[in-house]
Amino acid sequence: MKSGTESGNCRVRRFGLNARGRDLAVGDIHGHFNRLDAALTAIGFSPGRDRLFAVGDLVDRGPESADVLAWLERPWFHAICGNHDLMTWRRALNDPIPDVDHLAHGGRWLDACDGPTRARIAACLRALPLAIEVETANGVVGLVHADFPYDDWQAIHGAAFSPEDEDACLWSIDRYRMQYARPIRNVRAVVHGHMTLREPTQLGNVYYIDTGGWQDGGRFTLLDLHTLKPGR
Ligand SMILES: [Mn+2]
Repeated sequence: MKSGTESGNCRVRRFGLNARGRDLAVGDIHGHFNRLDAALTAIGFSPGRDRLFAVGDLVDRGPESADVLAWLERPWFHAICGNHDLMTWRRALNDPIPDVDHLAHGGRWLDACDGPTRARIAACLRALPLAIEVETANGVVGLVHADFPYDDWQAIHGAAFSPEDEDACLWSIDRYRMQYARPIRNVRAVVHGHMTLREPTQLGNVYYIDTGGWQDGGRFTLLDLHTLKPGR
């Protein structure tokens, strides 16, 4: 299996209530930032008021993966780490994850970047948190890339949350595969990407929002974290 995210990642980053505008979450971007831009324009995204939270897998597969550097500098754009972001920063530091072929997972773009760019990409992706918590008027919403291995959200703050648990957050599809619909306690909702589905899907209070905006024929779902409905 894959080794953990190791040091460098603060595990959970928390954001207070956005009293000025919308908070939207988007699924995997996979280097298609121009398509994301078009989706934001289509719903009238306001950079001065709204915030966008990406649930990981910002890079690999698409043609604009290196644009992640510019996007992470935008004050309204916030992201957590996905398994592709982890694969990328590990290989960019010449410490690839054992038995994982990043090139076969759409990682060839990294080799086209010069050394300083690779170093900046490694630093930026390594600094992404494993999870984000966003306060809404109706309670806290949690964002984790792939899966959450507990029935209680507070487990993520505990000392017992293990490297294996972090791996599950980045790689697992167990909850979806088992259609496990028991809600996660002590959180209003949890939002994932990772599983590419035709429609946004809900299991208990767990939302899967990667509708393949990075794929031909797919689209970006922009989930409004206040309403838990796709933004419009
Ligand atoms: Mn993924």
